[in-house]
Formats: sequence, C-alpha cells, structure tokens
Amino acid sequence: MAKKALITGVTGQDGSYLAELLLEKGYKVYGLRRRTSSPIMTNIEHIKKEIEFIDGDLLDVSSLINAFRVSKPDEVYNLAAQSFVGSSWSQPLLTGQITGLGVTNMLEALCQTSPESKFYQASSSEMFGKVVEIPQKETTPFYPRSPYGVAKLYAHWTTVNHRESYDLYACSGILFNHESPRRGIEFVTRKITDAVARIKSGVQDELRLGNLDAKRDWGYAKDYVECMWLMLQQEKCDDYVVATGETYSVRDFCKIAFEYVGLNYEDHVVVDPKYFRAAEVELLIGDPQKAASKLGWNPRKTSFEKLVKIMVDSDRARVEKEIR
Ligand code: NDP
Ligand code: GDR
Repeated sequence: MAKKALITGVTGQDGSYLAELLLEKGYKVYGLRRRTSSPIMTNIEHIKKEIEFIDGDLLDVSSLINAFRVSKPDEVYNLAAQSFVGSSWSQPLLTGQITGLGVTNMLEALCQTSPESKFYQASSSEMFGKVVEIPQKETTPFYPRSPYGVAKLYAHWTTVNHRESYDLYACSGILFNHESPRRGIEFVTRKITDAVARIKSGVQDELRLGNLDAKRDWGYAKDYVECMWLMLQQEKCDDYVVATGETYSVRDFCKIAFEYVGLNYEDHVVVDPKYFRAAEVELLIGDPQKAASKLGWNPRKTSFEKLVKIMVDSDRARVEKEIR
C-alpha cells in the first residue's frame, strides 16, 4: 500500500519540492492549505491535481485534528511558518503564534489522533543567530537574534520535549538557508536574481539592498528536501544540521549573479539602510557531517555558483516572457 504523507506549507518553496519528491516515490500526498481570498499556487500549479488538499491553519487546532483524521499519515512534514525574518519584527506576535505555538498545535493534534506518525519539524539555522561556534553543528548552543529565531527555537524544543515525553518519532532538521527559483521574492537571493533579470532586460536600473556583508551557508532547496525525507526513514529519530559547509556574503551572491549576465554589481546595487535589521545574524556556516555520514546525504550536490546560475536563468526566462 502507498505510504501517506501530510505536508503543511505545501504551497511554499520547500513544500512544493517535497510534494514532487514524495509523488515520485509513490506516496499519497495530502497538503494542508489555508484559505485565502485570492489563491496563488504558483509553486504547485504543475502538480496540484495529484495532491489532496485539506483546508486548515496552524492557528486552528481543530482544523489540524481534522487533517490528521482525514489523511491518517505515515509521515508528517511541518513546513508551515511565517518564514520571513524581516517581517518578524513588524509582526512578532503573529510570528510567535504561527512559527512557535503552531508547532505545539501540530504536535498536540498528532498525539490525540495518530501518535504513531513520524513527524518532521522545519527548524532553522536562525536559532544559532549570534556566532558562538564555527561551524555550527547539532551541539552548538543557540542564540537567536530575531522574533522568528526565537519562535523557531521554541518550536524546536517543543518537538524535542514531545519526543521525550510521549515517545514520538519527532525530529528536527536544522536547515541552513536554501534557495531556488521558487524562493519568495522578498528573500535576498530571489530579490537579487529577479533584479539581475530586470536590469539585463532594461526594465529596472538599480537594486536597493541592506547589509551586503552578511554571510550565509546557501544550498539548493531541491537537494534539502531529500534530506528531510531521509530523516524520517531511519530506525531511530534524531536531529540533524543540513548545510553545505561553505559560506558566502550577500556581496558574493551579487557579484556572481551580475557577472553571469555580463554586468558589474557595483554599477547597480545601492545600499539602503531601510533594509538593515534591528539585530543581524552576521555569519552562518553549518557542519553537515552528521547528515552526510548517518543519512548518506550529499551536501555538495549543487555548488553555490550553480545555484546562482539556476536562479538567474529562471528569472531571466520569466522576465523575458513578462515583458514580451
Ligand atoms: P515559505 O515561506 O516558502 O512557505 C511557508 C508556507 O507556510 C506556505 O505554504 C504558507 O502558506 C504556509 N503558512 C504560513 N502560515 C501558515 C498558517 N498559519 N497555517 C498554515 N500554513 C501556513 O517557506 P520555505 O518553503 O522556504 O520554508 C519551509 C519551512 O522551513 C518554514 O517553516 C521555514 O521557516 C523553514 N526554514 C526555511 C529555510 C529556508 O532557507 N528556506 C531554512 C530553515 C528553515 P501560504 O502560501 O498560504 O502563505
Ligand atoms: P534569512 O534570509 O534572514 O537568512 O532567513 P534573507 O534572504 O531574508 O536574508 C539573508 C541576509 O541578507 C541580508 N540582506 C537582505 N535580506 C533581504 N531579505 N532583503 C534585502 O534587501 C537584504 N539586503 C541584505 C539580510 O540582512 C540577511 O543577513 C532565511 C529564511 O528562509 C528563514 O525562514 C530561514 O529559517 C533562514 O533563512 C535559515
């Protein structure tokens, strides 16, 4: 019989790649979807007929109980969140409710309806925040620097606590930044590749950014969802750092993306303090050794340069179509 998976956040970047992966593997995929006045399903348009959608919201525990009852999942991937760090200062309570307490809602609903389901929580390198140790690994102490990071840390410990209290198969993937052509436009990588495409096509001239010196360990989302799946295929559940082990600055990203289309980023990028954060995470670099050795996951499948090019190519094709 086909395995059944319930994905929250199925319309997002990771949810869409994970749904594709699980469908390829023959899973029956259920997607939790919240009601919106104008439904946008860009990321899953091509597979939406293969997904069974269930209406629900992480803020509404009764809808989650219903989702578990309807789907009876073997595996649950909790990817839903208010995921934009920048907005977590302007909407700190909502971020805490969805990204933090929403995970308690998920775990309580799971305990009541299907405690034998395997549960994956989308934890984040933002929990490391301020540099305490380089590279950051599973044992590195946490020091979040945003309301988002604080909410993710609560969610992370809630997952650990439910595992230890109720003997659940509940684990966290501590994922470092991962990007793709499906990344939301407000995140810096997509903002850059979209601008590169527009500037190259002559419909935009400048790109306004914040801190160009922030460093991130950037991987490819398509590779990272494979690791999420691997984490739920183990005999014993555990938490893993998922990263490439390399770090680059926002400036490096700009340089490669502009150079790829024959432009110089210095002619177009303007630093605008409007995009500075109240508290910044200056440097993230993860140690993927545990995921590589225990799960057999390849952290270097897609190089940084290749990732930048995939994103620029995709935005150029889209922008060309839009302006034609
Ligand atoms: P996205 O922002 O692309 O997707 C977030 C998803 O959550 C969307 O489907 C959104 O639905 C859904 N959602 C938001 N609020 C609710 C709610 N109240 N109830 C139900 N669904 C909701 O994020 P990513 O795909 O990039 O990330 C997936 C997860 O991994 C997130 O939890 C994120 O915080 C975490 N993460 C991401 C990393 C990254 O680099 N991408 C790194 C580490 C962790 P809608 O379409 O309706 O808005
Ligand atoms: P991040 O991603 O906060 O790391 O969270 P984001 O792309 O928003 O920022 C990365 C770095 O770039 C700097 N920056 C800018 N950022 C944005 N968005 N816009 C700008 O104009 C800009 N200029 C400079 C930021 O200051 C920051 O240092 C992502 C999300 O996916 C989280 O959900 C996830 O948990 C973490 O990655 C790991």
